[in-house]
Amino acid sequence: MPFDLSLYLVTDAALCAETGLEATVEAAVKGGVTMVQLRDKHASDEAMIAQATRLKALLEGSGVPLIINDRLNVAIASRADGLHVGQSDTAVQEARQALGHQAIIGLSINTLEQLQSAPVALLDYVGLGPVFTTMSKQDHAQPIGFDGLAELASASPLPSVAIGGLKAEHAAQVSAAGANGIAVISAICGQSDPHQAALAFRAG
Ligand code: TZP
Ligand code: MG
Repeated sequence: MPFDLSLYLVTDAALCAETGLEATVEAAVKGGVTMVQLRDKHASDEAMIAQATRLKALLEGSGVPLIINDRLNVAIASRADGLHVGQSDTAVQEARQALGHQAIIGLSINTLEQLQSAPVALLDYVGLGPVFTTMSKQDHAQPIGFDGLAELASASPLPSVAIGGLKAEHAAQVSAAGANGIAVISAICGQSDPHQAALAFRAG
C-alpha cells in the first residue's frame, strides 16, 4: 500500500476515551490525517486485535494505512497494513519476514548511531524524535529539538516523520528540518474537536 507520512496520527485509548477511538480516527481522517497507528501499551493482545480489526474496517477504501505499534502478532491477526517498532521491540528482520514485502514497517530513531545501524533495506520509514519532551510517552528518550531533527532527517535514506510534543504551529519547522511528515498523539487525541485539530495541521 502506498503511504503518505504528512500527518500521522498515533492513537492513545485513554486520551481518546471521551470522543471514542473510532470516532476520533474517523474525524481526524476527514480532517486530513494520512496514516494511523494503533498504539496501546495496556490492552491485551485480544483487545488490541479487536480494536485493530474495527479500525481496519473504518479505514477501508480511504487510502489511509493502519499501522500497529510494536505487536507483530496483532499486526498479523488484524491484517493491518504495517508495524511500527521501537529500538527495543520486535526485530525489524523478524517483522519483515513475518509480514512480507508489501507491509509498511517503521522504526523509531533518536540518535545518529541508531540511524546508522538501522536495517534500512528492510524498512519503509523512520520516526525521528522525540523532538520535544512529552507526557504521552513514558520514559521517552532525550528530546532532539529541531536541530537534532534536521541532522537525522538529512542523514536518513528513508522517508521520515517527526514525533514528540508537536502541535500544528510546528508544521512549518518540521518541514523546514527536512522531515516528510509530523506524527502526533495529543494534538489530535483528546482534543474536543479532532476534525478541526487535524485540519489545523493542513492550514500550516
Ligand atoms: N514516541 C516518541 S514521542 C511519542 C512517541 C509515541 C509520543 C508523542 O505524543 P505527543 O502527544 O504528540 O507528544
Ligand atoms: Mg515500542
